[in-house]
Amino acid sequence: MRHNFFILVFILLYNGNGYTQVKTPAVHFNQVGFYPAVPKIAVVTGMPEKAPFYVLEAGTGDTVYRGQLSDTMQSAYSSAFTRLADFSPVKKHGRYALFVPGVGQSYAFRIAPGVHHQTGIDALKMFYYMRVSMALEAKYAGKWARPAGHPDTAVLIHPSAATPQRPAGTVVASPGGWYDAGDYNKYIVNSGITMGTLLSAYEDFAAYYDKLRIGIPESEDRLPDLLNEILVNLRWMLTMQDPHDGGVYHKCTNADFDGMVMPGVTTLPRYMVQKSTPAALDFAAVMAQAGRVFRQFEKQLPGLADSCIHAAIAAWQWAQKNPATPYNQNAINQQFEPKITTGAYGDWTFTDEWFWAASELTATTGADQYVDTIVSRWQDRIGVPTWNSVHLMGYYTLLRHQSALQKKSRIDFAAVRTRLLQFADGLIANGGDRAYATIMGQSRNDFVWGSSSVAMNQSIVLINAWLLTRQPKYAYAALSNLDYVLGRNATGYSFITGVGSKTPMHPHHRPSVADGIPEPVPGMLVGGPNPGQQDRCEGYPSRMPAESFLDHDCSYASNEIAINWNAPLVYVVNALEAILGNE
Ligand code: 9MR
Ligand code: 9MR
Repeated sequence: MRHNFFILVFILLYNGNGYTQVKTPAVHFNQVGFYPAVPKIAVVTGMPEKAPFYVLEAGTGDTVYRGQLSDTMQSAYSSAFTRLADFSPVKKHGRYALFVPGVGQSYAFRIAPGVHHQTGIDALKMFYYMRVSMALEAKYAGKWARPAGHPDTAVLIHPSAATPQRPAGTVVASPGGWYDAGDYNKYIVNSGITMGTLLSAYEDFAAYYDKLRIGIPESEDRLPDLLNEILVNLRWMLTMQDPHDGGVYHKCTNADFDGMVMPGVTTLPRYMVQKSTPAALDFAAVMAQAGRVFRQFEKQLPGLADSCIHAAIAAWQWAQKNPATPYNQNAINQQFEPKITTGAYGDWTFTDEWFWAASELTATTGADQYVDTIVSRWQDRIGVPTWNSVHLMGYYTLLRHQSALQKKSRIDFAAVRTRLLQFADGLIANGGDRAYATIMGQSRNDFVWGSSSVAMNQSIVLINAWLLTRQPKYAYAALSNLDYVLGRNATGYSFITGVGSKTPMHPHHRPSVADGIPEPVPGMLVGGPNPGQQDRCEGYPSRMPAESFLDHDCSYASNEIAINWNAPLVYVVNALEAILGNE
């Protein structure tokens, strides 16, 4: 036994030319690969000597490129010292590995056009795996096939949501949609940014998505698969509106989180909880945008666009009558039973939701009545979008539809454009973490719960700047953050399950924990480093912001998955395929 072990180590270490064959985790880079004509950077961590590095062709082991590692840099938010290996000149299609003397050989990677096409498919297909009330068939889900989850055909009106027409205990149907995350609840606010991002992906890159088929039950029909998948959650969202007043329930939820079991096993009651202003406004924005997008598919889906637009207007009107109703779960729990302890998505600042909803309603209906809100709010602080900060979503839409909206002369489109470009330029000028050459890592605040989605939403800002200017620097900056989530980060993980060489195996995702299959459901972007460590799990390697990641299913604060994290991943990967895929 021992003897064989040493022979094995020898074989692993020695391949005849003196190069070690051990795959070293000290070379951090995009583990999928690179388009031929784009910047290509790997990060060597530890305290490497200033030395040459080599790009080797897989198979032959031939050296195709020799470069010099950069000077040492200290990472701002991790403990690492790094040197960069820039091998941008290598453009020939193929499979390669990096070799750094004294450090070792990297995982293999590819250089090819369309190198991220499959990742774009995997990212979108994640939403199929998140479908709630539908069985996943082996034909589409492979080994992750499973029975249908929560039917949600008999959801109870929670006392917090009671009205004369729908008193507490009234039974309503709210089937379908996607699970929010590692948990099994459905939240309108988080569906807001998720759906807005996916609908924007379609609006910005329609020609690309019109050809993209991802292997879902609807793939044979006459709609693009992105829209097929969007429809799943759109139809659920429509059930969240109270037809009597236009208000929108904040969430459809258990009282307490389910255990770590498969969908469909639990039979705990489900509730519609209190309506909220942000839920109404996010809903209005999504429905207005969906109405605009599905208007082009009137033949396939007669009447859907009108239904969406009516729903959007009714929700907006409810919000006007109820402009100051947050979802305050603690306050609700002091008043009502059963107490609700699932995700709160509580938000106390609605100015950005007003602005986003007004922008979508204006772009879709052409009506003047929403313009006041746009004019009074557009100069509000802008930030990288997240579930409770959607101001820029309005910018994206106003600029996308600028020419159709020219008659709205009270909107200063030139100024909106300038402000968006200044914000994008700021992301580039700040430079993010220079030691990793990413836009990600601008500040320690980038490493929050769901930090991977911060990186992806930064990239969406940059891609919008590209859409406005067609300047390659914006696409390359956006790409640097895709490199980040695919491995050029302080953890050395690709944060997408099943994509790359070193990927999370134990995400906080109930089906992946409970299904008995070693590999987690693929295509899921995990939350990523988060020094908050709110899950209090043991085993985090570090408290440094960029390293505070734990591949354990205990770690919902760094290793959960969520629809609002995958949506910007879908946007970014497929946008970069559309922009750079043929370069
Ligand atoms: O699974 C839940 C996850 O979706 C949430 O993000 C997280 C924080 O609200 O909570 C998880 O559920 C845990 C609960 O909070 C405490 N008991 C253990 C649950 C599963 O780890
Ligand atoms: O993404 C949310 C994050 O911004 C919050 O800090 C965190 C705690 O409130 O909740 C996250 O959202 C979770 C939601 O509450 C329940 N489903 C899982 C979500 C992702 O962890």
